[in-house]
Amino acid sequence: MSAFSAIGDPEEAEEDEFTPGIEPQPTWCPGCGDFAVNNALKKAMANLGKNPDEVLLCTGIGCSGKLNSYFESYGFHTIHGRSLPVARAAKLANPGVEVVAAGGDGDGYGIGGNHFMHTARENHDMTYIVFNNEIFGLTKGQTSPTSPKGHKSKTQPSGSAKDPVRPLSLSLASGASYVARTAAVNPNQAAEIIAEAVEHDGFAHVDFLTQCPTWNKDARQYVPYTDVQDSEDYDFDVTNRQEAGEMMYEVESKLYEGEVLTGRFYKDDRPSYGQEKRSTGEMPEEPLAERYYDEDAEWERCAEQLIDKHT
Ligand SMILES: Cc1ncc(C[n+]2csc(CCOP(=O)(O)OP(=O)(O)O)c2C)c(N)n1
Ligand code: SF4
Ligand SMILES: [Mg+2]
Repeated sequence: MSAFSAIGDPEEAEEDEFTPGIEPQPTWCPGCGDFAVNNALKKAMANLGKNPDEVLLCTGIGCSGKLNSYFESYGFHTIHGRSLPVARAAKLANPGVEVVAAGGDGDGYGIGGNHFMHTARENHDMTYIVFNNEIFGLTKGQTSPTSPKGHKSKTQPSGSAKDPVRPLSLSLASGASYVARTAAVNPNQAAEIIAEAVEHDGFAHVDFLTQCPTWNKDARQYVPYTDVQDSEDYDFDVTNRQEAGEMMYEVESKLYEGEVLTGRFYKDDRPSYGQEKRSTGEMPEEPLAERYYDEDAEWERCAEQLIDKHT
């Protein structure tokens, strides 16, 4: 099924086609890890031969949420923690579009944690990139769900008393069918992992370690890192749930001991939510997004048709 596009036929894209021409330069601070996510996403999409008009990027709120101002595609800058429900709806209405959701650790593992859990459980076909800088960046450095225990911030001046969320383990337990971690310091691996996540049919979660040099100065800059797939010290089967779970637990524990492990941790090929629904006939083959689209019609008339059908 090809992507429904209102603005022309897809052609092969170059990486800089994903750079908007009319937007200002990014306002991220110098040295921010968020630049690396943007670069990796552009590279991944170009390497896959995608075009901006084949992609929808839904973001949450935060420094991370600014991504869709700096990435050329269809976009929806949602409210805090709500990139996933918007992305789900868009994918179900228009299965041919390549849907990417993105946001911060506070956005995705905190306020949007419920959506994260259920979007993973239902295996909606999309890529979800979480910029994990272990703090609330935009609001100036408060403790986030991934801040390490003991982390001092304005909201926890004596140090956080909480154990951090384990995002990879949470993702696996919830039902994500692709789980990986990469880091801003590893641009080639980041682009490869995002490309794999985009290619994956199902919910693909990428925990992307992004340093915040402005508000999290004491944090590790995620170097040196090890790619578990390149290391002889780690041997596990990414398709085996139990082995993947044990590996994730080790990876998450080691991060807080100062060792950065990245790579692919889990992959299964069960059908996505949309595939299940179409196989039972409950979801029609004709995408909802195309049902009301008529090239020759005025947009006002299309809207009237839609209202007529539902009243
Ligand atoms: C409902 C709601 N609560 C709180 C806020 C304030 N707020 C804006 S961004 C943010 C935290 C962002 O942290 P994170 O998701 O980690 O993104 P980062 O800025 O670190 O990329 C908060 C609490 C908001 N915008 N909306
Ligand atoms: S405050 Fe931190 S996360 Fe936000 S743009 Fe600056 S360096 Fe990046
Ligand atoms: Mg954050």
